[in-house]
Amino acid sequence: MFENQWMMSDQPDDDEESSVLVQTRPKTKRPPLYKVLLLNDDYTPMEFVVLVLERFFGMTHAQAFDIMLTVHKKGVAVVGVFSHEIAETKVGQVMDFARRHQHPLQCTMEREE
Ligand code: TYC
Repeated sequence: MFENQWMMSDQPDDDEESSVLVQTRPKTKRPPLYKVLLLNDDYTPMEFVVLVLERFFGMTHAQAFDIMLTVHKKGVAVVGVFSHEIAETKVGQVMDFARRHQHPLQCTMEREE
């Protein structure tokens, strides 16, 4: 059977292309970000914390000293915001470095709102 002028359509079929294949409301959800937190303790030397912030978070000495003092005084500070994978790597690097130097320094990550 041949298609006639009523049967053939060059318009998108409503229940297929327009509603399924074509995303009319584009999803813009981005992957979540994670805050990396440094926690205060009574034993880790201040200079060691400054070194950690310089080495793993690319801070200048002045920035690192500032953030270290914030953690020392307030108990905790966000030292960076990263993708899940990068945050995990940073936490691992800090925890490993602290353990190897036998300091009790704690670093954790937390999903950003
Ligand atoms: N409170 C430590 C001290 O007095 C210094 C310190 C700062 C430790 C920041 C941990 O995340 C930290 N030696």
